[in-house]
Amino acid sequence: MNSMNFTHALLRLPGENFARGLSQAGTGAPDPELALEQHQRYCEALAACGLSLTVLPADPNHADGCFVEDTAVVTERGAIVTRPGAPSRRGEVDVVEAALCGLFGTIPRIEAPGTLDAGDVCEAGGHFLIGLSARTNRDGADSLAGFLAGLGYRADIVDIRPVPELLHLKTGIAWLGDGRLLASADFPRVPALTAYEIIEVPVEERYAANALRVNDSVLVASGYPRTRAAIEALGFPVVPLEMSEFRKLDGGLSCLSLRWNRR
Ligand code: CIR
Repeated sequence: MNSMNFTHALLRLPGENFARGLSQAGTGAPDPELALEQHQRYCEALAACGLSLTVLPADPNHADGCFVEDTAVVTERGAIVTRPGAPSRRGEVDVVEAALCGLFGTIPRIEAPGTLDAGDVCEAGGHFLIGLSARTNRDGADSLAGFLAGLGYRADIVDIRPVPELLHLKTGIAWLGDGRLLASADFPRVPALTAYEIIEVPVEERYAANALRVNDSVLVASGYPRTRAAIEALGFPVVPLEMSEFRKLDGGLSCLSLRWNRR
């Protein structure tokens, strides 16, 4: 079984409050209605890849609630609920925990003073890369590594703070399976990456490095031709998705879902 073979996904709709989400991009306020349309296309793409979807209603109290990936780490062997680094996002985890605990039983949580956004967590074939970032601190990263070790997984911590353009680890890296990682040219080339073949994304296309391998396909943000061509050259069907409104809030493709494999 591999970490990009998925049967299920959990998502949360963007709400009317979406334009009030956190943003460093400085590219203007997103349009909540257009975000909802783009989210619908994203859901359709996951369903077309064979996944069963659970779509939670929008959260009127959390403008960033649709970036559901940040709230939990879900593996084939168990789940961990996070403690997001941005205080405004802490309350997002409760509803996700409730949705997951029926499947995974009691779920451990990252506790204070630890903080962790799961956008900083990349599973690459049973090996986890955990980013130290503006959102994930050492305590949170160490706690997660401990929980993962208890599940029998290896983890390495990667400091991405020297590259401020990377909000999260997965802003700049994606697992493609078969020993391959897609990585932006400015992603830190740490020893933990040496085991992998790196498919490099030019810095101008950095946003497309947050691609998503789902079963036999790779979902890629539309508008990044070099990255698309590089992935197609590996033999994958590419599903381009318009992400303009999520990008305005620094969100990428992976952020919009939690994915797992349960038959
Ligand atoms: C935030 O700043 O937390 C949100 N506006 C975007 C979160 C994106 N999540 C992700 O990359 N995993």
